[in-house]
Amino acid sequence: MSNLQKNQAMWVFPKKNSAWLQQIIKEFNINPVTAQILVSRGFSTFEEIHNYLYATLPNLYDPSLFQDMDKAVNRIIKALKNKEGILIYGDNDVDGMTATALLVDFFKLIKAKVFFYIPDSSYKKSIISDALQYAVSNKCSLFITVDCGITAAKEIQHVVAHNIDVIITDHHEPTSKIPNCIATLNPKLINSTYPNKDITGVGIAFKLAHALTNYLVETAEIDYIDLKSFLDLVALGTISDMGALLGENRIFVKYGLRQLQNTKRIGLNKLFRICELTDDEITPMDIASKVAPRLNSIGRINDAKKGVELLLIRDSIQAEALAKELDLYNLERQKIERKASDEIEKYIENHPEILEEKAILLYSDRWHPGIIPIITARITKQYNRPTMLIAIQNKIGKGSIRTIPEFPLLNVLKENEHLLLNFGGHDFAAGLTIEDKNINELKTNFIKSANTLLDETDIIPKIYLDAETNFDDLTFDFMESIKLLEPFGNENPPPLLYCTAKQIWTPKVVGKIHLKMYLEQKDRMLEGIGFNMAQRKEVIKKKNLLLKVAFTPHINTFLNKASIQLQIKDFKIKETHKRVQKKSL
Ligand SMILES: [Mn+2]
Repeated sequence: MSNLQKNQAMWVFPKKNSAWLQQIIKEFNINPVTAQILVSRGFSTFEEIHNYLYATLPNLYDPSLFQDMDKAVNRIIKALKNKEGILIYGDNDVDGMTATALLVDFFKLIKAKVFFYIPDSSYKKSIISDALQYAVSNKCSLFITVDCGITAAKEIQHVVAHNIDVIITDHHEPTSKIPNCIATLNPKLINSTYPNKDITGVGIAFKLAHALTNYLVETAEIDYIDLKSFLDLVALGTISDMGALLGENRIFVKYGLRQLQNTKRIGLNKLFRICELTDDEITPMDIASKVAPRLNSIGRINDAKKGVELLLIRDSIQAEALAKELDLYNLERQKIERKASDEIEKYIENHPEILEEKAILLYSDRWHPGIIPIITARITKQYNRPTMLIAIQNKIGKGSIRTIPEFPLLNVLKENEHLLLNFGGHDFAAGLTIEDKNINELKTNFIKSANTLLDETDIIPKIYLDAETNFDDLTFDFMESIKLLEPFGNENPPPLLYCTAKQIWTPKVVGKIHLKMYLEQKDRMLEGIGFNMAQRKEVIKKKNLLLKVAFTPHINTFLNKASIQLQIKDFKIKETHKRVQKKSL
């Protein structure tokens, strides 16, 4: 059981500040528990709270806050007037696909001659060179990257050498070598003043469309463009790319979800049906767990171009066929993933010394490079430490890295740049390519850095609690009030509450892996559901146990009757006075 012990999460209790709490309750006239959640999450001024609770579309930033926006707009307008071909070059994940679809759709709307190109996820050294050929053969003289390009200075140089102008739109971290081109839109450029540093690739594509719309409307070339109709793509890409759901991104997603519910994109509609999503309520969780994996799968093991086509398609029959094809690739991806995942799990189980280090680095030539990012993310979460998985093909390793907040990645990667062919990404998620002969040195350095930088508590999984909440606080009014905090997702999780309650009946395993619990506090009984917690049934078999539970409340509707149910995230046994006495012989 020592493994289980190690995986026990540490409960981090909320900050308390009763004077500030009272001020919030008074100023905003909101539920005290909701106010405590705001205190716990570090809101420190009325203005911050106001912007968070009542954010609307006019709160989006002015696109011209990107320094190069005017240059980008002018060049595109010139291309429009000269009827030049424009090539959109996008990354092959959902952020890249949605960004590509957004600009292709927008450019068609303003009658530009537009093409797009998405690279496959193979090992070719220069992915842009294929796109360059495509641009040349279609006589494109303007090349716009979305969700990529900032680290491709050398390749961009080749494009420019063919007399093709380049505009880069990207949100990835720049290296010391910035590509030389007409305009670069990236909030992470050192001197960028764009306030939203967490904007994703599709968000920047939207900003470009917004700036072009402003220009065309101001110069009276176009009366009106309904920019809101593009927010479905922005929401889809932002959620899939794990963009923080705060500030501008949260506005994008809040309005984008409404747009998604009534999306006119027929391919997305078909895909939602396959995901069994009802039209009336689509949540970021639905997108992250059902829609994004299907779109990503096609990019990982087949051709991301089909993902973009699904977003753009107008024909219902073709849309249906394409959506089904995506679903099949998703099933295949799951199979490939499970095989590699099981292998890795077994390997760690058989080599427990791996977990004595504060980082994990594993490599193999049997893994499909397209699926390792998914597994890396899971292993990182499961063992709560920086993890790098490298899939090797033809002596070249393609690595995926995920981490915990205490260990940002880019510095470590820069320190090891001499061992790498290429690397890029963010502090929390990155990728690299490496010759296989250098992997062992990288492994030594990576693990050594983690062991030096991290201490024991850093690698303990943590549960951040928002507020202590008794059962009588859990009213339908309260449930209504926490809706103000939606949409929930990355960096804006659903409220996590805690209390002490008595378990009045033995818990029951449901759906083989979940645990249903029956909890009581002061004569009120509430049901709890612990997803994937069936294996913890043994420790709470007894009736009348006093438990400390961490939970998120939900409204459960069954036979038209709504009730409040607790989604149990963790529990601890509180009863300590009835210790089992050791039998003395
Ligand atoms: Mn992205």
